[in-house]
Amino acid sequence: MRVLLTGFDPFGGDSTNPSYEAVKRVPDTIDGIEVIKKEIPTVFRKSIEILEQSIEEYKPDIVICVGQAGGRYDITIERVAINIDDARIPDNEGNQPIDEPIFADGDAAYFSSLPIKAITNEIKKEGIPASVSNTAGTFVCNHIMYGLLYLIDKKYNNIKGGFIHVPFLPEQVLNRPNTPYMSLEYIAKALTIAVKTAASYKEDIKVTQGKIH
Ligand code: PCA
Repeated sequence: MRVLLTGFDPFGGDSTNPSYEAVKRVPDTIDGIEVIKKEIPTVFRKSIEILEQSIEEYKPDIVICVGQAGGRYDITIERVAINIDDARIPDNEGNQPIDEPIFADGDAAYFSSLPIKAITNEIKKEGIPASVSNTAGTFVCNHIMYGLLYLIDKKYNNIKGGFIHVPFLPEQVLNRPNTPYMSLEYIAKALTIAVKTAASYKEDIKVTQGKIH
């Protein structure tokens, strides 16, 4: 079993991105599962191209993309990606698409094919806050999640894929009062649990992680 785990480079004025920092700290082998790590640029289009090159190169069974969600307090396992780019800030190459579809021939949305409820539960069992999220936003994280699930739908039917957002690191909130953060150790542990759980559950568990709003 081979898992491709991706994180993003820093963006929006931050000098670090907890997603790739944590991805790097995940062991290369977890209970016989091989973990391949890749840094993806926070750039519309290019991010999906690099992701597809990595899928071609490594032929993973599972792909989990990870990104920073500054302001969220817990690890959020994304349920859905939508077919729209609406960038509040420019990406790392100055692109700022507004209300543009990601793929004209794609569905309006795709659901994660990871066991999102099981992953959430297993992370919480280890004492790390986690929940299911119903929006990955409309910036590069939603873009890559949508791109991944579009590629799986059109071309790589046997791959399971999804996306996880992670909070800021402590050093990123030094000048952001009252902003949640999580240690790198906890984030890396949560991603390790996510890899293990994604590799071992054939189907998700049926427990509610629903939100009223
Ligand atoms: N987070 C951004 C893009 C890159 C990242 O780490 C997002 O949530 O869209």
